[in-house]
Amino acid sequence: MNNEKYEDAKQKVIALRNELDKYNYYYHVMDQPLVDDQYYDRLFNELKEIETAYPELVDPNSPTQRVGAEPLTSFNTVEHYVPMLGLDNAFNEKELEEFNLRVLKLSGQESVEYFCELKVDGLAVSLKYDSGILVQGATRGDGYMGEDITANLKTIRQVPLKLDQAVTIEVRGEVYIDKKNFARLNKEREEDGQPLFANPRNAAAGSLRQLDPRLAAKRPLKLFLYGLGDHRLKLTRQSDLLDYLQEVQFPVNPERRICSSFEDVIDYCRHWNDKKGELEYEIDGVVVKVNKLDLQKKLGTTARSPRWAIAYKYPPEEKITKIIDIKVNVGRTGAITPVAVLEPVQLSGSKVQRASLHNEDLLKEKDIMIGDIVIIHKAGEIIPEIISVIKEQRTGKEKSFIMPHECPSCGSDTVRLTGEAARRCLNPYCPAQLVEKVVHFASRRAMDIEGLGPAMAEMLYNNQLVCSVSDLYYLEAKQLVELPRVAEKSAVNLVEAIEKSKSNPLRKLLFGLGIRFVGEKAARLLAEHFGTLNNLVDASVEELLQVKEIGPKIAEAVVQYFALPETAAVLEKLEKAGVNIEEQIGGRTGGLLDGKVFVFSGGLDSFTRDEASSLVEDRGGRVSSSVSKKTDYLVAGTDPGSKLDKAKSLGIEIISEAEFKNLLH
Ligand code: 0OX
Repeated sequence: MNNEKYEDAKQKVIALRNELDKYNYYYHVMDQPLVDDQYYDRLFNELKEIETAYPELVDPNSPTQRVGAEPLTSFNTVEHYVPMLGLDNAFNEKELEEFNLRVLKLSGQESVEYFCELKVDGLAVSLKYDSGILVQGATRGDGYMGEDITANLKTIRQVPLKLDQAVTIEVRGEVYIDKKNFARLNKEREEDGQPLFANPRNAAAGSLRQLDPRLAAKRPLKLFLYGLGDHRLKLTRQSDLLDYLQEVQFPVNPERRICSSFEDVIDYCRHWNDKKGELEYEIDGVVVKVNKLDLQKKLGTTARSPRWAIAYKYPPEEKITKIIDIKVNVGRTGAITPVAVLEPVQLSGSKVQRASLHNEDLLKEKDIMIGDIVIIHKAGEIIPEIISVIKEQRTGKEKSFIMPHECPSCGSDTVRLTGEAARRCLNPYCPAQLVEKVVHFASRRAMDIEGLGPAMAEMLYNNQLVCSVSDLYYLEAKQLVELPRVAEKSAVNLVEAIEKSKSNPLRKLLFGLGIRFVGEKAARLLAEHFGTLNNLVDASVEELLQVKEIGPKIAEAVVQYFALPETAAVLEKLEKAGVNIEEQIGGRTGGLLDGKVFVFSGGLDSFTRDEASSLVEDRGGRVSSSVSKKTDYLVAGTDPGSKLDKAKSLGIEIISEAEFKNLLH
């Protein structure tokens, strides 16, 4: 009997793992979720429960085991049986042409087919699969010996832990952080007083070199594969190799192209030099490879790099400008950041007139003065940064800048806490911090109050209308129209937007409160776990640590935040104003759509997507971004696209916008 139970559990575990692996692939590699997060989490928890009940069924390649390995004291060294070579560079079209001529000469051909790939700015890694099971992940190291970073690579959701085919193969590629996540990571580090990453590559490298995989897991790492190490596959072209990698469900860059002539290679390089700003990740050039694998073999390698490939490097986008002034900003956590005011210049697609100088150590290190002529670029193609000062151009009139020891906003003493690079104002009533807190609270990812940006927040504070986020809910349009340059219409719109934000789920409120270390994800986890704000307020550090993925740093920050007397006052005012403080807000309107799952497709006439989603959620329903068997209704707007076809094929009820409106009442 027991044996039978065990066998059942084993079968269930296999089925759950396969299902979760599939959903993971569609979500993280294909960017096409098949099911919503709640459904995924349910299956995941079910698997975890069975594995807890039957520890002998735990497998290192189960989806439950991505994060969780104990911190290491050092990385083991691993040998690359097939060396992981680097690439030769071409810094201009002439050098690229010289590469082509060398290839033609050595191959004895008049023309060669090439394969072009984008050169993603990340870190090269190798992944080994034994009969389809991930057994080792390593850095490139010196090309012959690398470091075993299996535990860290397993935390990347795009890395398959198990392949559908039982192949024994070593694949290679680039781990990277996309531009948006790089900017976000550095912003958080600036606020936390931690040193910044100079570029996405360093951020990816630093993340993979964490000895604690739980820290690596927090970094938004991604992956593109582009090559093979040890393998026994029979392939003829580089292009087939990448198609094969894609077929076995690895993430492969979609912008690759076969170039039947060298002119096509030049076209490809020029095209992506123009368009690289539109990519979600940073590239520093193009990798041009001979496409036929037998010709690659014939051309061979030198000790350092293959003769059949070259990296065509784009010149880094840099501009020279002048620092007109240095000002300081006070962030919502009190971090004081020096900012260079620049003579405006056009750089990588936008006009740049400010560059963060991050902290006083950096100012000193780069020896930056007011009046200096400097070279600037955009880190991660987003954040303007000063690379260096052109000291030869100094006139003697430059002025040095000293970080103020008093907060520029409230005049309190600023301090540097041990281990932090940031100088901070510790006054909780500092006006600049209060304004920044309101701006954060109203931001799209938090309470999403349209029309409440920095200028409005500052004006509200200066006119003593709002000094904490809870004051927003007591504003009246007639007070706003009194303010300079506020028209009646915008006053009414702002009050309406504030009113609308009252029905946000708890997760948005929690994120908006700006509790230290509580980002969007932690806010969601806490809201889901505790359900109501009051439950969370009462939680102890121990109880908080029970929440999956909440560690001591967040737990302590949450307890500290709720212990502050000013927090209690803000929360009381928010609740009194009728701001929703529960995660599931369905019950409040009678749960007309309890448990119903909606998918919207195409444009709606009467609502934005966010409004429509709130209406569903207010009535106890859920909104999913993709159609699955669990979908109850597909709301077809104008140009509904492929979701409509999928809904039809699954026999899901399709309703118009008018029918949707009827369902709401
Ligand atoms: C990249 C990238 C790097 C590797 C050794 C021989 C060819 N950063 O995106 N390297 C290679 O290939 C090299 N391809 C790439 N796409």
